[in-house]
Amino acid sequence: MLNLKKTVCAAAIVAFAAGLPLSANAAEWRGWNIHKPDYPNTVAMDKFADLLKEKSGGKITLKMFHSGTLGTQPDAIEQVRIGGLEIGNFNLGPIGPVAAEANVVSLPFVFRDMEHMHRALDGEAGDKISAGMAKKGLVALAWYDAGARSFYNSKKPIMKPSDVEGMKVRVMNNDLYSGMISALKGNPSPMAFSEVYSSLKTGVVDGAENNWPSYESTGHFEVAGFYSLSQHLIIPECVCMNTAAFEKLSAADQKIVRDAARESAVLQRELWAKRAASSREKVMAAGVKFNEIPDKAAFQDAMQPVYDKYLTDNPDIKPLVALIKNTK
Ligand code: BDP
Repeated sequence: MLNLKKTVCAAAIVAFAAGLPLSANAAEWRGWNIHKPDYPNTVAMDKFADLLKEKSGGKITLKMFHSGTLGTQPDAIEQVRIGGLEIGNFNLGPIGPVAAEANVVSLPFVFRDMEHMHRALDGEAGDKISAGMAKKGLVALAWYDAGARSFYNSKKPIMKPSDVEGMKVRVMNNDLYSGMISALKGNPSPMAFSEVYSSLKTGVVDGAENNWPSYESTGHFEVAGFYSLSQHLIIPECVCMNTAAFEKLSAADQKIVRDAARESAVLQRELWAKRAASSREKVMAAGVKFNEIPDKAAFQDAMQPVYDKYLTDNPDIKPLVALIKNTK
């Protein structure tokens, strides 16, 4: 794996030596994506790059780096914030720690279902989240889908909150997720996405949580064969751009960039729905032991302290949570 800092540094030196400007108006933007070549997000980000070139008549070009080759997600978020990279397809989970507004989507069970999430993000709540992110260096150009996350592990079916007790569960980098596992009396283990497969395989962790496509594309189903449909988190993703770079663009170019991102999001959502179904079929055919959860409210109740603590610590966010809850 390439070292992100070294890469960015090397690019800066080359640009400097060649007398090229380091701004985002330089010939080619660079974009980060964690997923493999055939994943919906990957296909959609490539489409975004094609559309940028086409709509700008070749003035704006984006080179995508897929499969996390430019480093971990928290590092890449930082790089886009400071302008080391122009573009990233990020999950809002690891953005939460840098933009409090974005953290609302990481409150367990905040969305009733995918449709509720879409309506909230396409409305006033989405505008407030975007505004909070833009202040922290990330312009959300468009929203991508990432389904609902459920628990999986190598030990047993999870039917009720107490089944998580004592389990080592990998989470993404965000204290809310660690709090969520602690609330179930499990042991949270924040870790990079790329390390989860071997950690499951060697027993460093017993389980993790993710949507069907990521459970399948990473091969986690091969080493953690119990998938329990808790659907405790519905976390959207963004096509994000460095704020300063975006603001430097002319109004016409800003429109081109937003339109291209939104068009790619339409494709991503279509591909996502298909992939969620095909990934589920694939892992089931491979022998995954799947279970529904009889009483999801029990998980919601057990995770309530995470919710309450977050809102006590961040009272400014309460209206945004209410806005989401009241979105019909
Ligand atoms: C996937 C997200 C990706 C995250 C990954 C994870 O698309 O951005 O990095 O989960 O769990 O669903 O780290």
